[in-house]
Amino acid sequence: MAKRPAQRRTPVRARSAARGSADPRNPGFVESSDALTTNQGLPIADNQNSLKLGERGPTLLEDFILREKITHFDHERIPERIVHARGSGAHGTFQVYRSMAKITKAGFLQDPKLKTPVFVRFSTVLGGAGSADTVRDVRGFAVKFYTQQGNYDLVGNNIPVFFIQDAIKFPDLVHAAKPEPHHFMPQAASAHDTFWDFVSLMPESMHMLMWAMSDRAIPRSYRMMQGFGVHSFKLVNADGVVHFVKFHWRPLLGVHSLVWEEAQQIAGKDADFHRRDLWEAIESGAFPEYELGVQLIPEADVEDFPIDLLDPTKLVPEEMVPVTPVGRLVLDRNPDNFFTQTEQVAFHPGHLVPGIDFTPDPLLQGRLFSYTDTQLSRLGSANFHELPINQPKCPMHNLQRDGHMRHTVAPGRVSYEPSSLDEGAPAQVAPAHGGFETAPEVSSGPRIRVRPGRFFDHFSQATLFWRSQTPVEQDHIASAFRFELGKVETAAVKQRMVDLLQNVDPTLAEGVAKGVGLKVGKPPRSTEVRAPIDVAPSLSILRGQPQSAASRKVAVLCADGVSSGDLRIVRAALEKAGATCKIVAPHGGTIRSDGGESVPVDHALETVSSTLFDGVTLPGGPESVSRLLETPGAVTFVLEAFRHRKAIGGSQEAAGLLGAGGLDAEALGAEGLVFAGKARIKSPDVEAFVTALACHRHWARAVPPRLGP
Ligand code: HDD
Repeated sequence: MAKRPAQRRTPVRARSAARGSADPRNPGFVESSDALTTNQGLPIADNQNSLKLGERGPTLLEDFILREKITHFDHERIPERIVHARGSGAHGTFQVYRSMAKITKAGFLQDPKLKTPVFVRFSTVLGGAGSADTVRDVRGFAVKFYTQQGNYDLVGNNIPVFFIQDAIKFPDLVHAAKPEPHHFMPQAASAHDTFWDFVSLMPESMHMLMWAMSDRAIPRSYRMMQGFGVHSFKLVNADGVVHFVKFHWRPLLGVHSLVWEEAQQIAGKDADFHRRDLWEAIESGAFPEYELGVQLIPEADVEDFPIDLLDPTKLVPEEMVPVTPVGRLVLDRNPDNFFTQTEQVAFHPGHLVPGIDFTPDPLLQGRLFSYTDTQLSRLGSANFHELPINQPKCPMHNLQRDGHMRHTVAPGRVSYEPSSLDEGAPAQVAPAHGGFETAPEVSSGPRIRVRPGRFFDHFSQATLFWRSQTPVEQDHIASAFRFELGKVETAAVKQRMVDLLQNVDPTLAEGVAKGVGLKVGKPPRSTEVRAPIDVAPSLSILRGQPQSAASRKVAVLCADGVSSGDLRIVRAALEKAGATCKIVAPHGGTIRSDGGESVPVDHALETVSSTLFDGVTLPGGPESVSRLLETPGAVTFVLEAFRHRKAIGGSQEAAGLLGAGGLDAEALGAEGLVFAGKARIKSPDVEAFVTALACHRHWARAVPPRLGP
């Protein structure tokens, strides 16, 4: 509860200042300034006992303190978002690198010195608010810029295209993807019949399906995924010149993903994995940063552009129109309260500022209606803009009045316009002075329900995406299709999907068909359009990633008797590289080093697995190593990291843990394995480990099939 001025409180007689007394019947009183009060400000003298008729009698209805507390509690939950219910937020700022005045008059994109406050909410799409973070799903990437010309919301995803072309299909898509209505399963997963039934009948979904089956849908962290505005928007300058624009967010840490097996395990070990990662990174000062980039196409070129810019199932490859970096977003403050900020924030693609405008993309047009409408039922009042997280940080006044939960006290008698009775009443302002003006667009034609011809090319960009992936990424896509379709019970649905895949790539179709026990049939008739380019390396995650160990989380697996010298050298090098070290030991509390020091343990082995870390180091010390060899789970911990192609390093004696897992000498020389040549770890060893950690994964490492995927 917010603190209120002391003079408004009735003093409470202080019997004891003992906060947190061990006696639950009498936790003691506090001084009046900290008094617990009712919602009306009445100090409460007893927060432990309801009002009863006698010591053993019934509770009385007249206990207004009990009633107020329970009633408020009963109403604490609001309807969760129909999609994107599970989210995590952060505050930050945005700054443009240089003025974009030539392209747009948007005020927050003019001055490199101006820091615009932002609130960002990342989310999964399908799961409920309590579902796991690491499910296979699209991620929301919604940014609210509190600009001096009003709030601007860029409500995007981490995938640059969408499943459908027209908003009229959105309820069908979401109904098909959400848990099936009769038994409400599965939670937070697209791997079920209704989803694949729908998409196999909607070939326009094919391009997005390829992205959703790729490693993009299992990001390592919200800090390591791209964001996209998806639709084409318009940027308009002061002279009215229009460019079509595609917005891109690029994480400075690069794009990194989990492997599917890890994602599934983490969902059980730490369902809050992404939320915790974001929170801890910001708390530790490792602020997530993203670069905003734009692809610009002059309005005059749009008609003849080889890709239909109004079709949200198509992207513009960077190889055709480069992404120009224009500014930087830094997330540097965690929310103060989850509910009033992350839950109550209300985004809307229609929250625009002068200089940014819509295009007639039929998916975007439908979104413009949906978002306000959903906030009305979710937040319960037309005054949701008055919630602190939604309030603009620039002056806001208009003539809208009243309604549920109105907070603003609007003085005076004038609530209409025009008026002559109040000179100070809000009035419209000319575009030259900042008033919003819609970019004029000539549009005419019959009232019809159709789509433009080029929208019917459903496969060319799906094929382009497939061809642009590395073999490792292609392998993951095929395996994701097999997993998802393997969960589908209706054979006809699986067959339809496999047949559609032939239009993307016959080898992919065959690989998937074999995995689910089918034969590829006749490919459905495709439009046979080719993408303007054959391969776009920018669509692959693995090609050309920035490599950095910064903010990577490393498990230091050790036990009593660990070499204090090894521990020191490992910690120093990792901290220097900006990575985080966590001591994982057979038990919680502390362990003893070979020098007799007491080392605090961060995680008992039983509570974690290597999937929660980016790399593993194994400091030496003969006693520590032999204790680990006797600890259930220690060898599995290392083998799992090996299988997931993570960096593993340590002292020569600790390499025995891999040997105990059945890996032979050849495997011990594998990529990303950095063991010291001697019993003790030396600086060059640990530096080599940091380099291996920065690579994120070592896909060239051969993993014996008996160890799994
Ligand atoms: Fe949506 C939420 C992104 C199409 C209707 N959407 C929502 C959020 C994101 C997106 C990131 C969560 C915002 C938050 O964190 O609060 N949506 C997209 C993208 C789309 C898209 C990138 C296509 C390019 N959405 C879309 C369509 C419709 C909606 C076509 C309806 C016609 N979206 C909604 C919604 C939500 C929403 C029902 C649920 C909660 C909310 O709005 O506030 O109105």
